[in-house]
Amino acid sequence: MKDSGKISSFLKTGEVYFPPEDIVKNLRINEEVYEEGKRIEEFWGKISEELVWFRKWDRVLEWNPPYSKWFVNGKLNASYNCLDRHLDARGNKTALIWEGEPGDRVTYTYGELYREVCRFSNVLKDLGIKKGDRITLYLPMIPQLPVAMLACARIGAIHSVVFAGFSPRALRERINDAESRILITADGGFRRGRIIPLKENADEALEDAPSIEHVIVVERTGKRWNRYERDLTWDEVIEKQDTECEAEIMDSEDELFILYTSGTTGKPKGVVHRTGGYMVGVHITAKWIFDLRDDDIYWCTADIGWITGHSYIVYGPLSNGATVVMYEGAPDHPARDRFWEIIERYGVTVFYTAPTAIRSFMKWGDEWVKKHDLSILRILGTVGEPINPRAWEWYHRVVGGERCPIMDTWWQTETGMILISPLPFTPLKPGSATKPFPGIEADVLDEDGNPCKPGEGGYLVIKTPWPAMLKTLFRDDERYIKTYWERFPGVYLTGDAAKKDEDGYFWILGRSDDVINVSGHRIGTMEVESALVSHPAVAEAAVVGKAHEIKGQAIVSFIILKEGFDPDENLKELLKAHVRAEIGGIAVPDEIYFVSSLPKTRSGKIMRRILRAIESGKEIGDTSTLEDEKSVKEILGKK
Ligand code: 7RM
Repeated sequence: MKDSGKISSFLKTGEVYFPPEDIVKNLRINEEVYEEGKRIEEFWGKISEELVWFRKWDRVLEWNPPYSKWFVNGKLNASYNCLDRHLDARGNKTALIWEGEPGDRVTYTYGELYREVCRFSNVLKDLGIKKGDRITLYLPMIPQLPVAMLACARIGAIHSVVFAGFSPRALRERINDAESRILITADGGFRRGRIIPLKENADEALEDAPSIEHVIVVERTGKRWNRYERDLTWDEVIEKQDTECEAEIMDSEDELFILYTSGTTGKPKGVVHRTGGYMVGVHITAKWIFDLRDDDIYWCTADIGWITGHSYIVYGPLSNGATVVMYEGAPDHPARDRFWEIIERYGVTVFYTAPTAIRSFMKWGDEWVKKHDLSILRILGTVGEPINPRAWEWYHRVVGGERCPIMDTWWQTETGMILISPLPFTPLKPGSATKPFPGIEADVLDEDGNPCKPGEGGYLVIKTPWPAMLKTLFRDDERYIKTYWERFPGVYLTGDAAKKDEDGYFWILGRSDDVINVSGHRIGTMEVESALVSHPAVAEAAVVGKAHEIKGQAIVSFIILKEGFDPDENLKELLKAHVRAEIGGIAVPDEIYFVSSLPKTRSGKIMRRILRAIESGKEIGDTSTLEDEKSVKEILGKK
């Protein structure tokens, strides 16, 4: 890989990576933002001025825990802020660069995207859709997905995007909970060379979804599909529409979207985000964390079906007027360098992906990356799970050429925006999401609600409200209170375990229920996994606790080996010795299983809950978010 030579490398001192002076001095912000963030209302009020308001708010925040009102009586429109406001200065600038998995490509300027969104807004209006109505989107990663979202936002309809990998049953549950009037889907989408039969799935879901009046179908694949009376095609309804549609004047507190997220038990939670606070939050985090500038080509590889896609493919980058890359398919299709090819082809400067992807890239080997010139990259990001230090170092060195800061961004569907993350000037420690964003107050509490000492693991909480915080759970205030606000009154419970170090850096240890207790020692599954992954033979590892008569819990690990390593007893002993050396005897796995895949959510997070259930012989529970049954069958087979 060619080095640009323009930017110098990070300086490594001990475990800390210091960003080079030429990055730091070119930034538009510095340490002072943390000071400013301490006066919450003033801080967010000033930032809100970066958006276009039809009417300025009267008050930044009204906080009646656990309910907040942000930018009280302010009026704005999210679609207007992503499109109309850019038309004068950036009408001909590329807004969206889209690439389909088969290799088809389309780009939209801001002007073109604006007109397309207006046309589709008019479609929705013609169908009688009004402010506050819900619309479910079940689409592959094609341009019609952001177009439909922005069209909903434009007329005040509330979108509920359901990830295209979900089953008919999961789709039905989400449509019915939201009581959506319209479903927008496609005949199919491409994934690893195969077609996902979205229309068939949708038809099955709609066998029992009485609120749906119409289905709008994007014809993506050219294959035949069954057409029912309720079905319309995207092209036929959009064709004659006008390219202007006035943006609805929305109250800051008006709902922008619902996004369902699965809990450990029970039906999925409909996380509700509102217009003003959400837009302010995603706008400024996208701008500061990724240092977004007019000439950046920005690519977030998430699917828009997840919050990461909502906030950091659609609303955040577009409100900043950025050029956004969007890719439909798999990273290894047709070959394992598809991502690097895309970065090189479009000159991607900011790249945001997930640890699960990074671990796959590592496993596939450096050669795939090195085939391409990635020297134009300047900032990297990661999100979704804790990133093992070894994967961090690989990402930094092989993808980032040792010159790109890595923004390890911690946040949730519920938080709407990134809450814990470095800024590009922050000294980095591999595996740590570093510090709360300015204006955010996070802490780690013990069982009694007292702050933990440095190095001590506990409950990660957010102590003050933030603009993009969820408004509530759709039609379920009670569950909203129970899930997030009851454990420590007035404090938002994230459900994650974390620790803070002496420098105030946060280390996310995983979900709270993943923590293991061996002979009274709290051990983060993440710590053991990171130790295992730091061994050259290990590609991925998942660790869970299992009841043990003497120790309380024993450590069980599931390991995917890198290509070329033999899964034998000898290697098990070597791995145990390795963990002993890395962490200590207390963390050595009692059992090691070599597997070919791990149970993961459809967004790539390891589902330790399932491994735990298997280990303890309990019911596996809700598996609607499980990507593939294959791993579960394999593991059950080993028992
Ligand atoms: C953005 C997203 C949220 C959960 C969260 C964590 C985990 C996300 C990080 C992370 C460690 C990170 N939303 N998580 N980012 N853990 N470091 N940088 O993923 O609602 O789908 O998931 O994901 O456990 O609570 S989400």
